[in-house]
Amino acid sequence: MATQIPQQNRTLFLALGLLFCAGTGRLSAAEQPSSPDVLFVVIDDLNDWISLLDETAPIQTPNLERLAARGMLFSKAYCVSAACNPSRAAVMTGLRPSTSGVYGNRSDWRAAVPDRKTIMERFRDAGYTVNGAGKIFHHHLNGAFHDDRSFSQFQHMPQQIYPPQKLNNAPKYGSRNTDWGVWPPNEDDAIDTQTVRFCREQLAAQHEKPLFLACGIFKPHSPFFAPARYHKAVESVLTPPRKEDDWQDLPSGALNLMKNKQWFWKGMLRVEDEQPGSWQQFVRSYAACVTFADTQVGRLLDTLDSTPRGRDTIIVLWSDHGFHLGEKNHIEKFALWEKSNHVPFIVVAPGVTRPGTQCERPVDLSVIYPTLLELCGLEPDENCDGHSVVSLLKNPAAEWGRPALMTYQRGNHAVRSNRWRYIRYADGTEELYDHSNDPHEWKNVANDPKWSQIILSHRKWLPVKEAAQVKDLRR
Ligand SMILES: [Ca+2]
Ligand SMILES: [Ca+2]
Repeated sequence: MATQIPQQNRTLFLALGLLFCAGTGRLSAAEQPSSPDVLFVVIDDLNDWISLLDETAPIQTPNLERLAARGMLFSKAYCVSAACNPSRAAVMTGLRPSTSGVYGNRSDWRAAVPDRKTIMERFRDAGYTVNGAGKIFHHHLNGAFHDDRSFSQFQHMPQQIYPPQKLNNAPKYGSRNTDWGVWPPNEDDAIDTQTVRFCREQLAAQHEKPLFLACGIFKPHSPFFAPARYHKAVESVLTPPRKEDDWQDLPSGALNLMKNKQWFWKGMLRVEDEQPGSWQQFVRSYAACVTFADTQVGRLLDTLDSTPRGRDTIIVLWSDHGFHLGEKNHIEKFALWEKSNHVPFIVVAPGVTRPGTQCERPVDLSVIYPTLLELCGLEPDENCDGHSVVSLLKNPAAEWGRPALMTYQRGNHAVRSNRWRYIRYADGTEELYDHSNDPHEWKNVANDPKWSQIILSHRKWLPVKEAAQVKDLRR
């Protein structure tokens, strides 16, 4: 158990830690910060078409940039899996799908790893108050994926309130969640407004123990609703680049995996046929939802800045995976391509990170669990699949020596190195993309013998063992 330290002494210890923090590598005992507060922010389905990650992107994210200016932005960060449940379960347990068997959005993650401590449980054990709100674990099945053990206090997401009729005038296609437009009329009624209100109260309150606060922002996840002012801010956003015959060079493994994942794109083509401009309106609604989510991050930072503890607080912000908006003829996640996998990931660790730094090493979000343990002086966990990035937080150019690894459903993986994306599907077929000249992943060069050594060097990072898929949770 970590010793509980009064607030003023904790601040002093942190200041001393800042003085002694230098060089690279693991934190020495003298450098260990003393139970700093942690603000843990996860955003749902936020992709990389944002100014934080791409200065040419049309969607502006000034508050994410404001956060990144305080610490380190990882420019090549990737989800562990491109679906809510396996991604979040992996971050929170520190175990990849190939270890836990949690591959799907309905996989019963707690049944898969009943004795495994989540990152929140580790902080509770260390004497922290661990509070949270919003979407932390997957939200389907009325909160069935939530984990009571992980929190001292938790405010669940309120129920989605829908407009009386679908806003996109396409009632024939998709559910009420496949909808986009201006909603709700009153911003105070939006789910994330309520989540962030709770989190701001927590940040402003006095806590006897150190605080780990988890804030789960639900937008830009479907339904793609945002209040009117956010739509006004994105009226000039166009549809993203797309290559009509992009699928011609996809192998059988990709076609098999994507077979049942094309409903949104195919439905969009029909809606577009009946109501030209619908795809454009959808993309703008996604952009409006991103702007709304970015504003919620700003509200959190405003409160943090108004409290004496704020400047010493460790902040981690990530998105559970990316999202295709029509690129590669796909609207959704559930794929092993860059758009579904590339995510914003920011770490602010006072005394460890330097303001406004960027790290270009490829990392996946399995790093979060071991990194938070190390930053806060908790015992490391030998069973973690990920590796702490503290050495990179201190020096973004430090040796890293490993690529990012992504898994989507059993047997399908992507390996992302600095230059390449290599994908190997369950049937053994492969894709290879050269990001040095093909950022949209339009040309699959896996069959070009010139790159056979590149394929070998990426293949060696695939998981050796793949756990059987855990049973689905049904309620
Ligand atoms: Ca998600
Ligand atoms: Ca192609």
